Amino acid sequence: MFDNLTGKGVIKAAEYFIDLLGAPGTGVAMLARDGSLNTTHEAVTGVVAPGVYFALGNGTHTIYVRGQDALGNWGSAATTAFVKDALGPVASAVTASPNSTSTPPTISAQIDDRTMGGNKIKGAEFFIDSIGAAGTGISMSAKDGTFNTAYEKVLAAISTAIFSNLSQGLHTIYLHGQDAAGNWGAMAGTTFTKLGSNLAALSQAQPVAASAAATTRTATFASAASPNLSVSAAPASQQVARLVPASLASSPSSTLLGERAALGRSRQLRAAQLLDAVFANWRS
Ligand SMILES: [Ca+2]
Ligand SMILES: [Ca+2]
Ligand SMILES: [Ca+2]
Repeated sequence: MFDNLTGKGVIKAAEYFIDLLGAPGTGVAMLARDGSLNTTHEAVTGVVAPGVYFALGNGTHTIYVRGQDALGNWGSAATTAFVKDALGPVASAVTASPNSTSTPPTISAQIDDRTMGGNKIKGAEFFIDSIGAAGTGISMSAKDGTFNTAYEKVLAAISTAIFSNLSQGLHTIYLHGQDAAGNWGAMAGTTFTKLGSNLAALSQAQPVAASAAATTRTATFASAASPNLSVSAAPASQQVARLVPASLASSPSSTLLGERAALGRSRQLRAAQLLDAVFANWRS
């Protein structure tokens, strides 16, 4: 801010307004950066009070700044803009791959701030089974190597150490991202099943559907202590036919619980005798 062109002396005052330019002299006073308004050219600073900032809506805001010379003349206002972003980015498309596994899966997702303030993504993290304090989860990397845009794909592998401490069975991933303004977003999630070695062999031995329309067949073990074989995402009739040897499927000693499930819905075969036979069949 300077007044050496109009020749009216030193800068006497400066003020700013947010979004609406008010009458001269009614703005928020600004200070000389060098501590004293005493020359014709001054750099000035002002702080937006926390309460004022908090009350602002999310989005773009305009700052108006103007100065006053020693004769009391206010100059025209200059403007700049800033974006208030108090919204965390959206996490979506969370996957664990493989999601039925005896080895640590890789977790991936998308983090998007484009509709949540538009800041760059700073990072992402996930928790397994229980949500901890933001910033204390397992941190993730940008898939393209750098967090530098408002939309990033992220990924991270579960470490062998962490995976080995998980019980067999179903686990839940809770994942969220953080924008460059420091806002953490809401959690998104997925699940994966940790298999024992025998079950892994069983899972890997499933026939892969030749048809693109058919879904992947997976076998999962709900609990080491409870011999439930959960088969999902395939026509129930195919599941039974593919998983259970024909001789066992027709055996009167096998017990099949549950009605025929619709496509994509899981069902359980709870029959220890049947399972033992199935596992023995696939056991290496
Ligand atoms: Ca000065
Ligand atoms: Ca944001
Ligand atoms: Ca990037």
